[in-house]
Amino acid sequence: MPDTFTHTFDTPLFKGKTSFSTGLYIDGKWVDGVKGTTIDVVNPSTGKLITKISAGTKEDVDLAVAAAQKAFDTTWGLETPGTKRAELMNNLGNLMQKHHDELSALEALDNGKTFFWAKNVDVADSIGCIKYYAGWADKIQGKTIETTNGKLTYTRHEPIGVVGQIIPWNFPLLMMAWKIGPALATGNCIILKPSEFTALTAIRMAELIHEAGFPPGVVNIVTGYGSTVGQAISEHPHIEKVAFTGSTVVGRKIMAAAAQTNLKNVTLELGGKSPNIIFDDADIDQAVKFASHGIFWNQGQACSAGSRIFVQETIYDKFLQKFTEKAKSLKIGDPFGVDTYQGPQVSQQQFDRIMGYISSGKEQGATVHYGGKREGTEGYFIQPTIFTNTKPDMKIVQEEIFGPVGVVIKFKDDADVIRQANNSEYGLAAAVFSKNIDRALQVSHKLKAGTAWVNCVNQVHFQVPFGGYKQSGIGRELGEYALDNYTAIKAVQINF
Ligand code: TAP
Repeated sequence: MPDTFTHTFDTPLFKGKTSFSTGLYIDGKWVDGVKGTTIDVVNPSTGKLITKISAGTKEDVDLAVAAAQKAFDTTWGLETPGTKRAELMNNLGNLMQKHHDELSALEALDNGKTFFWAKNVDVADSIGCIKYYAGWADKIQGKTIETTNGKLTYTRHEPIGVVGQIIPWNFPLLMMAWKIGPALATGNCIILKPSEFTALTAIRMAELIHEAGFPPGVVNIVTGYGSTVGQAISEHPHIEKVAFTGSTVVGRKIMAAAAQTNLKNVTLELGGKSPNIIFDDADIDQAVKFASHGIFWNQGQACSAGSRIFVQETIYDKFLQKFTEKAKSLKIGDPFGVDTYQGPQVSQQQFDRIMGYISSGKEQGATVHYGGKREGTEGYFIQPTIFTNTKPDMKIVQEEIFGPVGVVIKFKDDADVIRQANNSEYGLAAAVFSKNIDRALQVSHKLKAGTAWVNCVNQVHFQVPFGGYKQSGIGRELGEYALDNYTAIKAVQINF
């Protein structure tokens, strides 16, 4: 029998208790992994142990796939009408709403993000996303097509079958909602692997999914390492599709595994090095506010983080001064603190990785204009960091740091900034600040990015497609577009 994790929160922002099984959720039951091994879950604010979760293996993935296939063939897939899928998804959304604060607190404890942002963005948008896709569940429609011989052809958008979903640690619950929402709405069965660093909300969600009334096997949650559970999912011959969010390095491995096994359908949401462009005709205070949020929000652990800040040379000094003041004002500390803006990085590995990038920036000759050091003596806190005097080929300009580290770079004019901004292997998002709407739109259209924000950043809505150009990914999540990721189109042709 798996252990139960119990925790009492006694903080100014939330007082309450959580208690749930830490096992794998397979075929509607909580079980220990076949090998019975566990993974330590560490509190990033203190570096201390929170609990242990099951370390799943390939054998556990096999069991989950068998359960999912059985559910697909008997109780889900083509066996459940869209209206019923919508009802169950709405039940789930309502249960998440009932436990909104508890889920937010778990996310803050496990990931280190602030309770405030977890509550107002991660959990609020996860609930919205599940309910949004509940609305789609009975609207999955094909077309009728006139053919040259005048006979009838129609298309059906059928569920793919058993799908694997591998998610990262930066927005644990939200990434789960983005993945399971469209997959359930379209009638697929799921094997979901959360990040080993932040699996607690996914495990708690298993109980809510169960309580919502989904048949056993429709959603299976297998915690474990990427190199075992993640790899087993991407290589599995009976998983027809894999959806992945995480690093470009692992994205490549997933595509290679799919190519070498059953050519499963793959969608990838990968890294970014998003440009944030500030013209001299921008509202500078607005640009400073958004540029700061763009790079420092969520401890810089956002794939769309505006990590390259391009400022027109005529306002460069003024912007830098205001931007630095803003960075200084951000309160770093306890994620449950009333006025905390920035919590710890998610793990010791990420802390070391980011500090490694800061050292590399210095070694390659860039200037640490502000920050650059550890904050405090325990946990994985890093100061908001601003680099200047960079060169285009420096690692801190080209590579995704995934921490609160931004580079501020001068540009001359529109053509110059378009060239510099597009000089990246990534193409996830971009932002343009200018009061001249013609210029803002012309530049936005020339940027190689899946999202272009004008006079704002980090606006991500479940109704709007999100995904990357170039090595930032394949496919689009969210909105109506994401339904295509989880449906196979069948053309039925009738002779009459
Ligand atoms: P990844 O290694 O890409 O991890 C993402 C997910 O993939 C996790 O669930 C991970 O499992 C799993 N995984 C790892 N190796 C796998 C494999 N061989 N096959 C299948 N799944 C596998 O990201 P990370 O190590 O957590 O972070 C490294 C860097 O990735 C970050 O610094 C950042 O640059 C980038 N990143 C980007 C994003 C987004 S949203 N674009 C999100 C997270 C990270 P475990 O970690 O549990 O072992």
